[in-house]
Amino acid sequence: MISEKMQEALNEQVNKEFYSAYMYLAMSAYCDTIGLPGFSNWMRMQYEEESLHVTKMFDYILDQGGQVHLKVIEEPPKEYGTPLEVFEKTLEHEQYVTGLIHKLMDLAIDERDYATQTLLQWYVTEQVEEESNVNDVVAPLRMVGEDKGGLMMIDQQLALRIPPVAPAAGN
Ligand code: OFO
Repeated sequence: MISEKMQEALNEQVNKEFYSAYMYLAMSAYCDTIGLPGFSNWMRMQYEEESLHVTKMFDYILDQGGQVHLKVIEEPPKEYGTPLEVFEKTLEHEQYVTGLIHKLMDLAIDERDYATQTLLQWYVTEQVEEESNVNDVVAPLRMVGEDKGGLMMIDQQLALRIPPVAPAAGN
């Protein structure tokens, strides 16, 4: 069982995770239109990753006998600038989401809600990985700068990203 307040906060986070998925799908389309299929693939895989973040929290609310409230998803931008700007915006977004997860954890601790703390611990760890994955792309993008050859090499690398594996229930 979870409190009304926790239920509302988790539903809000489900909406934020949906927005993340939506934004990465928009970024995937944008990268495709600027001729970077590898970047587009990376963002598409990130969209899938976010979809898993949505359903894990969605399932948890239901498992706790709570009520899911799916809210309107904000429209993401259509354009994101240079390839480096795309990833800088991604990093900024992930840092923002990390902050949201930490606030949720603060609430779960205040409420002595141990089950939700366990769920959120998964997201805390996941955010470390999310930020690290993005930093792994931002760093080489900063290095190559305007060099087209370098950009193409990064595009080929990003084309190799494969779909995420769904986390097992409770993990
Ligand atoms: Fe769901 O981690 Fe990104 O936003």
